[in-house]
Amino acid sequence: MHSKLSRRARLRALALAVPAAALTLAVAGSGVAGAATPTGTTDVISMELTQGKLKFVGPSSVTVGDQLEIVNKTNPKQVGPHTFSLVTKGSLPKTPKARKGCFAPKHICLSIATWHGFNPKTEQITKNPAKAGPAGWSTMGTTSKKGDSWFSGEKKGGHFAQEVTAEAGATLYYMCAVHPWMQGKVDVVAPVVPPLPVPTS
Ligand SMILES: [Cu+2]
Repeated sequence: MHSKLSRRARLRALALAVPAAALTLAVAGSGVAGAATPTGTTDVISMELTQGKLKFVGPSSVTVGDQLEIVNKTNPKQVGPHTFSLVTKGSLPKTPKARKGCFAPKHICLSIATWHGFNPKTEQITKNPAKAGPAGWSTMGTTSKKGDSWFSGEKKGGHFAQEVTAEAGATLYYMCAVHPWMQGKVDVVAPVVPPLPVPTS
């Protein structure tokens, strides 16, 4: 009997502990991909044409839960559209030869196009943004796995923002499938969590 009560007491204690544990998980969840708490901050990565060179210009780090906005500052009639595509470090075309052959079958530029539902016959895409993994900027793709990507379109002034939901500690590598020499990376850092109030009762 004593032992049974004791077990019941332990179960009761466990049941009481569950909401606290769930709360702990919810807070810890801010570091897990797809479960970011919005920070209220917007970071910008822009596509720019500077001294004849196309490049991405952006911060070296972003915080989980930030809005990350991609802004096309170039003229599509002049340089064509762009993509902002998350790809693994190993998927970035590193040599001039790799960049030239980027749209060949089983190469990353064509893969990015397929993430967008690209139809070679019509040369149209059907998915924009292309989404992979948890909602938000989270997933770097390869030639065999989809990643997150946005196509800037043929109109001037294109822009697109969504939340950074990649895990803190990750580095996101990105490239443009139209101009494969346009490449960049950004570190994802953990949000600064304010201390929880101490219960007074
Ligand atoms: Cu481009």
